[in-house]
Amino acid sequence: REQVELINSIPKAELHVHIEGTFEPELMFTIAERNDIRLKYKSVDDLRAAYQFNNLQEFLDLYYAGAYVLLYEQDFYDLTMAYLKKCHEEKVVHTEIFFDPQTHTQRGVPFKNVINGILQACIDARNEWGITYRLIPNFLRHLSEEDAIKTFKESLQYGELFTAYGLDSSEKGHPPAKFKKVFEMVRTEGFLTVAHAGEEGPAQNVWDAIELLKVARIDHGVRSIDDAELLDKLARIEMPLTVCPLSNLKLKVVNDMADHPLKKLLDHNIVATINSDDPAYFGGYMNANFQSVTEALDLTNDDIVTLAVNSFKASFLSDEEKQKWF
Ligand code: ES4
Ligand code: ZN
Repeated sequence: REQVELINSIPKAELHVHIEGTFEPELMFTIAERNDIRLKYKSVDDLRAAYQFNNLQEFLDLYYAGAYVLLYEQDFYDLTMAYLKKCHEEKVVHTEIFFDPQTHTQRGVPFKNVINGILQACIDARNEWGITYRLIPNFLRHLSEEDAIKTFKESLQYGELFTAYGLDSSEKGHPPAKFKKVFEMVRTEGFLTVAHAGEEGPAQNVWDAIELLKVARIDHGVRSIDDAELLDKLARIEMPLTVCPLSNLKLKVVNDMADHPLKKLLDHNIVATINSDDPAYFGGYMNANFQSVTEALDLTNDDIVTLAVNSFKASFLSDEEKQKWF
């Protein structure tokens, strides 16, 4: 169809992708083997067959297990380069990459292995394909605020590499208020902030991420659809939502893509964007996400263009860099 061509060819920015969630089973087996780590799955097909989730936590358990084979700078380089190659193929010209420092430092992998590998791949992709990037460390919300503070302080030695800090992992039982202090520290040091909110948790978490954590963007935010007053507020203050359709379907945040609130968010004039979240686990990169919602929600060509324009509008590119794209 003609819309497939539009989706594939229009320049896009990705604003919500966890680099550990781009770990394809084939690469996971390759790296496990060279690092002498035995996976509990016999084959790539065996592993891929395990990718069926009833909720966020079931996914996170597999996602953290997969990340355990990542040890060396080369591992993080290979992981990131494989993702950036997809970006190049899919006309994703700018990407803002999340990573989870605590997932790695907690098991003794040095921060520098993580950051040097990711960064070198980004530099190479910029030189080779002109892809621009931002790096956004995320704090794990199932761990304590103390641990987030410790991680933040350690990360500051690489601070000039980071644009913003985020908050991810289990939303239930770990509301935004738990991280008020560390987010205050992050903002005091001059960084922007983002947070996962209103994915599995209630619309109130979106209010709290805005008012307590003073975020510049909300990651997911789809539960905002339950709160008419919040929808008005998001539109009025132009608070971007980084929506991840295939993620929402795979984690049963929505039961059917036809029930996805994206179209209603757009019609409410909210700055919604499309993103892949953890594409290796959720069955598709950027263009598959665009495709899936376009079909299920009957998006128009204008909707698709709006989503692409929103992705740059909501990005952390400078105004000058943004002008190149819209
Ligand atoms: C995540 Cl889909 C999702 N939600 C919360 N935290 C995450 N970390 C990686 N993917
Ligand atoms: Zn996410």
